[in-house]
Amino acid sequence: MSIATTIATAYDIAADRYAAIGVDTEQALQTLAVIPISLHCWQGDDVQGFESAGGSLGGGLAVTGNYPGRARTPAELRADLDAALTLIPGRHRVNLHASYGEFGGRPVDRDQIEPGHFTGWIDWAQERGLGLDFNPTCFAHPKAADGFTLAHADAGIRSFWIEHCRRARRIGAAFGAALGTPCVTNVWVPDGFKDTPADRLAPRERLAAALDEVFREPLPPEQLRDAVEPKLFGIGSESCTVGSAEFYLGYCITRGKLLCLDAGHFHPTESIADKLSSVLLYLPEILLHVSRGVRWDSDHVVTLGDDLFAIAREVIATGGPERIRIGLDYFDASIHRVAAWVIGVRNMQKALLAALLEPPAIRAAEAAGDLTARLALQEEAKMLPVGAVWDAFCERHDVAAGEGWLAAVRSYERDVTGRRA
Ligand code: RNT
Ligand code: ZN
Repeated sequence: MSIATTIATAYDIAADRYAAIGVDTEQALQTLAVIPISLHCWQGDDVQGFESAGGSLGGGLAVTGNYPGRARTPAELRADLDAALTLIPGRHRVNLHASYGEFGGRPVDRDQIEPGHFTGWIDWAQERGLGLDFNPTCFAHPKAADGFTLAHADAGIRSFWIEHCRRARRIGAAFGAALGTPCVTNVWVPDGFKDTPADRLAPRERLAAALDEVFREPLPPEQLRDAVEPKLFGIGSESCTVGSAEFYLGYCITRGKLLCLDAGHFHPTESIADKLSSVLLYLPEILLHVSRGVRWDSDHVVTLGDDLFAIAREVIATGGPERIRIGLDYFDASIHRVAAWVIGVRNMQKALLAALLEPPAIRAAEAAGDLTARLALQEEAKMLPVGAVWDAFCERHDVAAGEGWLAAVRSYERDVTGRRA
C-alpha cells in the first residue's frame, strides 16, 4: 500500500471510531483548516532584525545556540518563512517586529519608522494571502540599555518609546488596511527591577500614562487590534516587572485592549489554559503567545505536551479562534530555525485538532455530576486515533504527514541555509 492509501484507510477507520462516540471528524478538519496561527518572524534570525545599528538583544531576552544559517536579510527571512509555510497545513499569519523593517542600510531610529519601511513585507504577504501582525521593538537599543522604556523615570526616554509605539500602531493599521485583516499590534516592554524596588507604584503609574499616550490616536478596529503583554520576570528583572499580570489585566479591562497571554510569562506551575475563560468574561479578545517555559527560560520550542493540549482545549471550549488569536513566541538557535517553526506550528495545530475531536460525553458526564465517568472518558480519549485524522489533514492540504517534512528541511538546508556564510 502507498503511504497515501494507508493514510486514507486509517482515516476512514478513525472517522468511524469517532462517529461512534458522536464526533464528526470532517467538521473538525474544516474548522482546523481556517484557524490561523501567527508565525513569529523572530525565530528565523535569533531576534536580530534588520536595523543597520543591530546591537545586542537585551531586555532580558536571550537566544542560545549557534546553528548555522540564520536569515540575515529580509529576502532570506521571507524565503525561510516560505519554506516553513509549505510544510504547515492551512493558511496562516506572520508576526513582525519593528526591527524587521527594510531600512535600505540607512540608520532609521525607532522613533522614525514608517509603513514605507514595510512595503516589502506587505507585498510578500499580499501575494501569499497571509495576514500580518506587528510589535514595537522596545529592547535591543541604547535607549533601553538600563532595562526601562515606557516606564522610564526620564521623560525624554519615555517620549522616545511612546513615539516608537505610536508609529508601530500606524504600521499595524497599514498592514490591516492593505491585507484586509486586522493586524494585532502587541506592546511588550522589558521594564523591571533586578533587585527589590523601593517604589513599585511610580513606575506603574508612568507605564499606564505612557500607554495611554501610545493609544491616544483612534485607529479603525478592522485594521488594528491593540494588545499588551504582561510578564512575571525576565533576566535582569527578577524582582519586579512593571507590566505584571495584574497591571495589564486592569489596563485592558479599563481601556478595552487585548490581553496577550504568553505561556512562558507566569510561575512555572501556572498554566495560561485556566486563564482564558476568566479573561474572556471581561475582555472581548485575547492574544496568545504560545511558548514553552523551561526553568528560567520562557521561550523553548513548543512541544506537544499536557500544557499545549490544555491551552488548545480551552481555546476551543471557551472563546474559539475568533476571540482567542493564536501566535507563537519562542526562539531557539540550537536547531534548524525552519524546523523550529514547523515543529511549533504543527504541534499547535495537532493540539487544536485533539480539542476539536473531544468526545461530547465528557462534558455530559460533568453536567450529570458523574465525575467518575468524566475522568474515565478524559483518560480514554487520549488513546483515540487523532493521529490518523491529523495525517489526513496534512494529505488534504498537500503537506507531508508525519516526519516527511523533515527531509524537505534537510534539502532546504543543503541548498539554501547551509550555504549562508
Ligand atoms: C518577551 C515577550 C515578547 C518577546 C517578543 C520578541 O518576554 O514574550 O513577546 O518574546 O516580542
Ligand atoms: Zn511573548
